[in-house]
Amino acid sequence: MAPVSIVNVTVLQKPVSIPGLMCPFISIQIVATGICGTDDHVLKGSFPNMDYPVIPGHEGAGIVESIGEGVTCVKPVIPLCLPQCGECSSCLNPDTNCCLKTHLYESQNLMPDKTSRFTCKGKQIHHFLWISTFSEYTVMPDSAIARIDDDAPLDKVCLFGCGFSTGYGAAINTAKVKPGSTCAIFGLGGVGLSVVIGCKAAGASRIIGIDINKDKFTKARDLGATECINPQDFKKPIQEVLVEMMGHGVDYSFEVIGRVDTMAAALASCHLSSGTCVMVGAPPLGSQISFDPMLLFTGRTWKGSFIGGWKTKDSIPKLVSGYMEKKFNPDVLITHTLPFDKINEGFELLHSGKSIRTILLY
Ligand code: PAD
Ligand code: ZN
Ligand code: ZN
Repeated sequence: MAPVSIVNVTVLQKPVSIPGLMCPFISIQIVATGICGTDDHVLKGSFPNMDYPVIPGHEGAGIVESIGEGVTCVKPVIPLCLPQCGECSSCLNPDTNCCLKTHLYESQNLMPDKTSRFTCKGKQIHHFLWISTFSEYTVMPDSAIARIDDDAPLDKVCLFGCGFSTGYGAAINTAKVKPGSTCAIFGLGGVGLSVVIGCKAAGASRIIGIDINKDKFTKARDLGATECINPQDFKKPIQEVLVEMMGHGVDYSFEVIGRVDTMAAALASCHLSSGTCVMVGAPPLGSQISFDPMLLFTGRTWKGSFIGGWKTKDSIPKLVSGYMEKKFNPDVLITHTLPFDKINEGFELLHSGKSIRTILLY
């Protein structure tokens, strides 16, 4: 898949309320949006069930521009790449956040009413995760919008729309890291570093950061990693290195890259009976994984984590309030801020490993 040109291609159609439809739509003016590894998967053609051309972007913050029938939500807001309808069996179950009325179960490239609200030169452009924040004006269902503090700086709190919430929640909610425990984080991008922040907040005693880019190690240490290692420095597979380092593997391992080889390595790196491995990285399109079933037979737990396990509409506003009260500081993940028309430069910074998070401003 050739890189997709995503600059200057969008034209907004005003939101339309479809009579009888349960889900009203809201038009949002995006003020700031981060570039996440998942957007890069879209550009590389490795995101599942994707129709092109598409407007990616899902880590944004903005203001309500206009409202649809029956909607009372007002500005400012964070679009939710995982909606929360509040009514389905998942939303009613306290143990899961994967709402059933989402793009996970139907086309994510069209709105729930099966329309697209974007055109370019008369041609339909697809939506991404129902929110498409790489557009100054975008339309989304009410269930995909969280109202946040009036004073929240949108150029910072956009990270709560995906990267920070995902990594922090993977440690706190999904793994439920215990004080004094040991953790290994594969991949030290914006999401992996947020896992580091979560493991430290949970009181882990050893936090091992793993990345093939040593430039990521300084920030990882600043955020709480006690050790950082590069798999390319060892002749043995990294899982064997970790098991030797820790005696019997770590209590919690996290894959935050999105590769099947590192997913299998992360599983094998945790303790053979009590270890928990959390898959955060998005699996590549059509991938299959093979692993020795004995790894699970002995008692390991293998879990996935989507947007950190948060019930998004309820939790993202609370996380933003926590930020306003200085309980967390994901600002340290922002290495670059660029005007939106330099979006391709932002992706180049990600590819070269020079950025953690680039924030684009409209
Ligand atoms: P990123 O590209 O900023 O970070 C990836 C990191 O992995 C980089 O530091 C790379 O150097 C490192 N890396 C690459 N290959 C290897 C390797 N073989 N061994 C060790 N390290 C390696 O991406 P990100 O932090 O924005 O996102 C990371 C993943 O998380 C990505 O797959 C993304 O799609 C996924 C994601 N998941 C969710 C979710 O809800 N589960 C949400 C957001 C992002
Ligand atoms: Zn993301
Ligand atoms: Zn739901």
